Amino acid sequence: MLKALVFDVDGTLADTESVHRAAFNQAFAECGLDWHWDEALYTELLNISGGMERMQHYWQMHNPQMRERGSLALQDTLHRLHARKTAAYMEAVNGGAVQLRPGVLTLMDQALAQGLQLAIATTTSPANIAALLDRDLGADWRMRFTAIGDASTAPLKKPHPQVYLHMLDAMQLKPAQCLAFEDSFNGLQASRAAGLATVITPTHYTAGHDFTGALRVLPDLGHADLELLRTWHADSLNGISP
Ligand code: XBP
Ligand code: MG
Repeated sequence: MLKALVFDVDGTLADTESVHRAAFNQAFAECGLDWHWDEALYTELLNISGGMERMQHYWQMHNPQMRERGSLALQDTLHRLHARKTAAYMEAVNGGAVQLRPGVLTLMDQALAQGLQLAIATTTSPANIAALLDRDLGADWRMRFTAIGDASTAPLKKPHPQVYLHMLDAMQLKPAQCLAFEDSFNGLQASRAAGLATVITPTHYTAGHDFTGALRVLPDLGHADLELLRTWHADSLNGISP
């Protein structure tokens, strides 16, 4: 029996990664770095979940001789860079740079009207979630969600299942009672490792990812109402494949 929907944020609730990419590049320029992440490079770097981890990986690529990977100086620099990036991202989102993807709001409303719980399971920062949902769901957006798992509560980033395991615990539900919504390979690995059936809605950044194990891959959530999702979910529990 489906009891909850668990949503990833970036790429799933909204197609945000182009705005993240611009914010990274703005922070690099403001901090005097000659780094520039173009679309092709960023598509690669998105294989690393978490902005901090992504920048550390890129730094390591550029400084292979670097010994003190975890040195305080490097960590301090990365934290300062990430703070500037998050500020730039929030400014862009507050300015209307992204909207919820098709079908997201309708599905959330349907689920709440039928007594399902909603949760968020993301690797992005809490401030980024608030900027997006304050704008698109209103200041009381948190009332819609039983639980929110993000970079501040689940430091082990996707494909690690930590954030999904936290949400199951917070909702006091079993994986079989939930349905996850993701956009990427790492996200699918995380939700599947936690035992959740998962619907994928890729973006242009993740269209080429391996979605083996997904319950369905849809262009967006405008292509499935709650009844159809309940049927697919029940089929998956009964071992009926698409
Ligand atoms: C996608 C991510 C995040 C964003 C950047 O998160 O991996 O790192 O790319 O946001 P999701 P931060 O799990 O929602 O798809 O810079 O805050 O990490
Ligand atoms: Mg995502």
